[in-house]
Amino acid sequence: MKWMLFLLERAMAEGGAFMPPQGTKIAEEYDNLYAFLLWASLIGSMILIGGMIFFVVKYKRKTDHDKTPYISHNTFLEFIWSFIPLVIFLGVFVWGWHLYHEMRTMPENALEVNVFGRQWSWEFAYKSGKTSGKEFYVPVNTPVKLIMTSKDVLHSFYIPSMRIKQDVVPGMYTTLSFNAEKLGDYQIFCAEYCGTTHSGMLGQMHVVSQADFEKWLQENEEGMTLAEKGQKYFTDKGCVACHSVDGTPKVGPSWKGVFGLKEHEMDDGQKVSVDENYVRESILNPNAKVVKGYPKGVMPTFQGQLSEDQLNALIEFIKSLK
Ligand code: HEC
Ligand SMILES: [Cu+2]
Repeated sequence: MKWMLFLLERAMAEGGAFMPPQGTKIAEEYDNLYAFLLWASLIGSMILIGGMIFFVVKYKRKTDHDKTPYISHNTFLEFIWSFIPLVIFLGVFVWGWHLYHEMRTMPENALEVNVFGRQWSWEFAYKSGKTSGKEFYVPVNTPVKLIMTSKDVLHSFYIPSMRIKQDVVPGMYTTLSFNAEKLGDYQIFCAEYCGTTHSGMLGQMHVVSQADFEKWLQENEEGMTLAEKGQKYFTDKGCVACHSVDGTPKVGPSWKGVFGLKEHEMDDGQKVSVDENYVRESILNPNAKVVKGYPKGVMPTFQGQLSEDQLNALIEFIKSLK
């Protein structure tokens, strides 16, 4: 029992070695909820097991003519032991739901970084065109949104100090967001077994000042931003034959102002919101959703003809056409 208390104490102590450092406000709230669950479970099991032992001793048969009293039930007791746990469980539900909601609400105007997982490393692509393996820089006190996909198998992007983790899935984009509040270096893991060197699929996140971040972004700049690369594929890959970027419809709809639409109408009447996953699907599987007023089956599929990086650049280009 003593060692359990010891562990719990370490869990509660901020900055203690039992839990990773808390890099965000959400990490603090997360730990509070977790500590509450630990304490509630400990107290609950103590009452239960302790009560059991107490009654075993207290009501042990003492003589041969002890007679067990006839007890049917006690409404008050039954109500109490059902109602109190119910209130606690509902409280935990509301608490957890609130926190989860906070974690999953993507901030507007966040710094967007594309993350690629592959066997067995992480790759980070910034809008400026800079890419980086392993070293992941973010400015302090800035909402960051990660748009992630995998170039091969399932991975999971995990930064324990930010208390965030999300599957990185081939064929689609998943997102994460956080707002780092303390300067420092934080460990990144892959948390989904993905092959031989899974345990070596590590990365370092560096939370730095805004000025240092800008400086880092400009080091070894290649020159072309992601959107500019996308613009290049727009002509190179032949999208330009059917799409315009200035609002005039051609064979296909213009890309201007499409990204971010909340109610984009399809020919079957359904309304979709235009995000990274919708654009990706429109390129790889054009017939899955056909824009209202345009012919089905005209746009060829680009499945297998665009790399993840090219797709990403095209999406960034479409995003930039406000
Ligand atoms: C042969 C003509 C043609 C070519 C080439 C073509 N598209 Fe299309 N595209 C269309 C048509 C027609 C539609 C509308 C029907 C539909 O949704 O499938 C469309 C729809 C889209 C949409 C959805 C737009 C919206 O408003 O929701 C995206 C995104 C898109 N195309 C991307 C691309 C990309 C990227 C390329 C080049 C790699 C490309 N297209 C090449 C004809 C084309
Ligand atoms: Cu992995």
